[in-house]
Amino acid sequence: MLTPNPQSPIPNLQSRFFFCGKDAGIIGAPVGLHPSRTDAPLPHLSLPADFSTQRKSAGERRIQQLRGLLTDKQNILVLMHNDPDPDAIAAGYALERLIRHLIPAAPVTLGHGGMIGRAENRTMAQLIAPHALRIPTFEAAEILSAYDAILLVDTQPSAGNHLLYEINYPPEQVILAADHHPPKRSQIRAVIHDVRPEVGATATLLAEYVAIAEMEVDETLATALFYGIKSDTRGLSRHTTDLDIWAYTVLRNFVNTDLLNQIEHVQLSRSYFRGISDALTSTMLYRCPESEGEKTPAGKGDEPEEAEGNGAACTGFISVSLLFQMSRPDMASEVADLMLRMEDVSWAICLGIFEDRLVISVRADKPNAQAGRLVRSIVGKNGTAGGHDTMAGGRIHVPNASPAQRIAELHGLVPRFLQMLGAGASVGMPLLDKSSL
Ligand SMILES: [Mn+2]
Repeated sequence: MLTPNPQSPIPNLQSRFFFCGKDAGIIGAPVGLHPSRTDAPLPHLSLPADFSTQRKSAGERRIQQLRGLLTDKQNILVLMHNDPDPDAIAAGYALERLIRHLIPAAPVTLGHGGMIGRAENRTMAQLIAPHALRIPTFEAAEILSAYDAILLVDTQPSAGNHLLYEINYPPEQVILAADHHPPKRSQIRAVIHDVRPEVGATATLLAEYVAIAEMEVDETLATALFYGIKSDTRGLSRHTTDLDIWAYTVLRNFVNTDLLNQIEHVQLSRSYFRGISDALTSTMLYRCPESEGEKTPAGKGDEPEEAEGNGAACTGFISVSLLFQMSRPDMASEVADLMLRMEDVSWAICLGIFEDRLVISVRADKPNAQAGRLVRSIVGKNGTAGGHDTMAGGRIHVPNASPAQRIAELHGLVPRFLQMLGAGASVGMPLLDKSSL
């Protein structure tokens, strides 16, 4: 059960659809169905033109250190965060491949906690990393203790959204954290601690590693990394640096469009539409303070300090959706993503109940919105939270609450969010009530 499958999960993918810029004449043109071309070497990713020699040698040192630290390990686990998203799956898969490139016989397993719910993410995992191990929380302590090296992707030791958080694991065996989430105050660090909050996706960091290690990139790897970056940066439209643009652009040449289409345009289950219907029915719109007819006076002395940054990023409306019974935890982020697309909505908040926890997902459209700080201050010590300026999430565990108490807790979160956004006095309007807007 713990043995990973080192083979490409998609048989003959490379030979059927191999892209080769040089031989094809046009970079990215499919060469497919030309057996004679399949012997051509796989491409390497070339680093950005402005990548300094210092950055390159720092990257090379990191790769050397990784190889040195993993060489004698008996059992290596690449661990994605719980309920992995495309960026985590892409980065985890790429790191697994990189470790095999550095140490060909490396005993490496790819794993995660929680569940992969969103249809696109599930399809991506099935097509790209079907060998990934799902580790149940109640068995995490026992299963993880069998690994003498763990590497975290798209998360970091002090974050609350991975299985290590639940157990006692020797910190010196956490060899790498490759992440782009803002660091927590805690000083727990991985041996190689590569946390770059300015970067749009962890897949971008892995693309850099792959380029520096001069590892060959096949279509499966290119498609995974490309989709991870596309998904986390919404097609380079948010939270993007030059490094993300480089990775996205260079990987795009090697993407298998069939594979990408299978992931992005997967058929959706009926329960998905029922979930969306529940979300729409519950959605309320609250006016942001700036857009109210009577302006609030300049000196808002009694506002909590945190409201300043968040409230300033509130224009138009705040959308709040409640899901009282979610079939999967990542439905909340899917709904928040959808609601942020509504015209005049600058904040989309989705609050849901999954098993014994309240799941919070927040999206904002302004780059200075500090969504992560907002969710962290709401959750406090009652759970775990994290995120960036425009995307954040959290969970609050309510293990001993009755179903009715959970629903009451969920309702109770709404005024707290509105207050933090300076919209505490705003009266909600049901989205689906035609007379209200
Ligand atoms: Mn990410």
